[in-house]
Amino acid sequence: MKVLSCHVEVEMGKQKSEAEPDSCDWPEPIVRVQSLSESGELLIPNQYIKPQSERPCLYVKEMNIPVIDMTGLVISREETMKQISEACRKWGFFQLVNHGVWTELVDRVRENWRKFFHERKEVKEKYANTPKTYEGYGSRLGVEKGAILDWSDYYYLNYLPHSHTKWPAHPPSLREVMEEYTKEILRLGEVLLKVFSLNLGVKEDTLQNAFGGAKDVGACLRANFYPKCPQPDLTLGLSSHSDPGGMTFLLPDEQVFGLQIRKDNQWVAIRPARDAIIVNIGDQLQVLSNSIYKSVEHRVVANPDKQRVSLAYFYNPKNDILIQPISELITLETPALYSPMTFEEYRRFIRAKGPRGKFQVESLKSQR
Ligand SMILES: O=C(O)CCC(=O)C(=O)O
Repeated sequence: MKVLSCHVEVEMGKQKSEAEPDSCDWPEPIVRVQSLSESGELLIPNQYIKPQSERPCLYVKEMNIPVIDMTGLVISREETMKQISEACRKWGFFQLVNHGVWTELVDRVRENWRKFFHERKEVKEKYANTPKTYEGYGSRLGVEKGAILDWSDYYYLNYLPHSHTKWPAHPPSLREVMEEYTKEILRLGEVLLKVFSLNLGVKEDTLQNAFGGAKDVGACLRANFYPKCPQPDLTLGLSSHSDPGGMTFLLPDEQVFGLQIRKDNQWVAIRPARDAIIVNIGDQLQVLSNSIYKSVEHRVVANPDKQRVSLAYFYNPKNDILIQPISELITLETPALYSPMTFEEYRRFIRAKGPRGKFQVESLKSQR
C-alpha cells in the first residue's frame, strides 16, 4: 500500500456503493485453474495473460527478509524489539522462527489443505464460493467482467467473528487442525500487537484496543493452491497486492518458492527460512501507524514444474471500528495521512475490485 492522501481515502469511501458486490454471482463462469493445468494444454487461455507491464521476471534477486527469533523477546528483548521495529519500517515483512507453534501442527495444517485441493472435483465444488462473502472454494478475486485472472485456486474461510464458518467436511481432520492452529495465530497476533505498540512509543495495549480488543478481532484465512503452469512468464499465481487487513501470518510452501515482494521498487524473491512463519504488515496497520509501518506489495509467480500450496492467515481489526492514525503519532510535523474508515468499508471496496483495486484508485486520483 502506498501512502494514500486523505482525499484518496475519502474517494474510496465514496465509491463504496458503486463497487459493492451486490450480485451473488460471478460475472463469468468459473473455471478451476487446477483443471486447466491438468488438461495438459501448453498454452494458457487469454484470460490469464497479464499485460506486459505486469508480467513477472521469474529469476529475480533473492533476498533474506529479516528473521526474528521470538525467544529473543525473553532473552534479549531490547535487541529483538529493535529488529522487529526495523523490519516493520523498512520491509513490512519478517520471518518468525521459534514462534512456539509446533512443527507437527504446522505440518498437519499444510497436509490437510494439500489433501483438500486433491479431493475429487465433486467434493470441492460443494463449497464453490460467490462474491458475496468469498467463503469457500474459489478461483477468482474481484467481480470485474473481463478481468485478467490469476493462475490459482483458493479456499477462503471466515473464522472470527464466529459465524457459520464454511468448513469443508473433507479431509475430516481439517477443521480440528485449523481450530488448533487458529489459537496459535491469535496468541502470536496479541504478542505482536503489544510489541508493535511499544515500538511505536505508545502504551502496549494501544493497537489491540484500536483493533477493537483481543476478543473482537477478525480472523480469516486463505489457503492458496497454485497449479503447475505451462507459461509462467505470461501470468502470475497471485497478482501484486498489499494485504487489506491488520497483519498476515503466511505459511509458505517450503519446497516450492514463488513469493516475491517489492523492495525499494524492485521485485525480490523470498526464500523462506526453515520452519518460519512469515509475518507482514497489512494496510490497517499502515494506517494506524500513520505510515511508519509499511504494508508492502507482494505477488506470487507461477511454476512450470511444481504445484504450490500456501496458507495466509489474516489477523484483522473488528469490522465496524473506525481505523485511523493513532492520535499520539500525530504532530504538526507528522499530520494524519489517512481519514477514518472502517475495515468493513475498506474490504468491501477491495473485494469488488480484486487485489489491484486500491492501486487503480490511487492512479485514478493521481491523474486528476
Ligand atoms: O502464496 C504466498 O506465498 C502468498 C499468498 C498471499 O500473499 C495471500 O494469500 O494474500
